[in-house]
Amino acid sequence: MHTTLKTATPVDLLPEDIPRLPTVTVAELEVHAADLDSERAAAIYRKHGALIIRGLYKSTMAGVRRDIERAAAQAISLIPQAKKCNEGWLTPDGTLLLPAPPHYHREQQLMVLQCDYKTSANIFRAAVDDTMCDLAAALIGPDVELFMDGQVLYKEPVGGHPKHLHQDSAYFEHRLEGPLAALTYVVDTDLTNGALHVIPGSHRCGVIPHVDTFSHLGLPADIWPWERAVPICGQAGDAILFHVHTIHGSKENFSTAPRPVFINRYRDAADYVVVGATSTAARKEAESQEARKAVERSRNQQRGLMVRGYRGYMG
Ligand SMILES: O=C(O)CCC(=O)C(=O)O
Repeated sequence: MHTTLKTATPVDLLPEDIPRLPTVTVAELEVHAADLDSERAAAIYRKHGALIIRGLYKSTMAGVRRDIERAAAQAISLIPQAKKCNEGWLTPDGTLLLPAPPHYHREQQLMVLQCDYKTSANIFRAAVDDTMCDLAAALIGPDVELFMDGQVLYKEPVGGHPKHLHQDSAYFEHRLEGPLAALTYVVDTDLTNGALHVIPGSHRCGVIPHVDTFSHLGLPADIWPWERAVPICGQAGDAILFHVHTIHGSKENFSTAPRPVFINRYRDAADYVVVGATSTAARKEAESQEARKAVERSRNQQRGLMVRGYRGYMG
């Protein structure tokens, strides 16, 4: 693949201009891993802030799913020992819980499962997949590191948590372009079990103010209803790439089976989080001059594993 020069996405669109953008269909966002046209893939990502790669992880999904179900069973067995935290409850293995839907057979439900690169070789292998890393290098490289250790979001059946429309940059605002997320469906996913919704073009808006919701920071639902977003149905192994400012979210899982996804994130090796928070109060604190100075002093501690290129001394 020919790499193109990295250019930061311009912040040149007001949130209120989003409804005036031409309607985008799922077909305009997708490419197929079997005959991947990298130039077209990069152009879609740059234009819309979202890109679907059908079948990218099709052959590796069985192992990932097995690891995730193993981690889910472990986390459920640890729920009686969970301790309250700001975002909900944490099990001793590090799984984040939310209140369960009414009439569920227990009081808490799984949200962020403790299943990452340090738990699952299958998920780590997916993170360093050559096709994915080459594309990440073309989009945000040439020097690319993993941001965080991978993340598994797990919607339990019969009403499992919605994740309200939001930008990831509300949770981790970066100094440079910010991370590119690759969210992969672990099971076939549709409108019943919690398809990801994205708002194409919203990556050009910069960070928009968020409010506190049931599933942490989200955009006000009266201004950002689900109807503004494009739902993406897909099969196990389909990956959806999106920019850190791209508005996205997913509704409840009303099916009778769990709906897990895993997310790998890639960023420029020189990039780092300048504001990190999961609530409006925490964001306010993290935006203070003092907190920002502390971040600058400790930014080298944020370094992730390199997947493309080289990291020189940054001083
Ligand atoms: O679980 C999902 O579908 C959405 C996850 C998500 O939006 C996120 O983690 O930022």
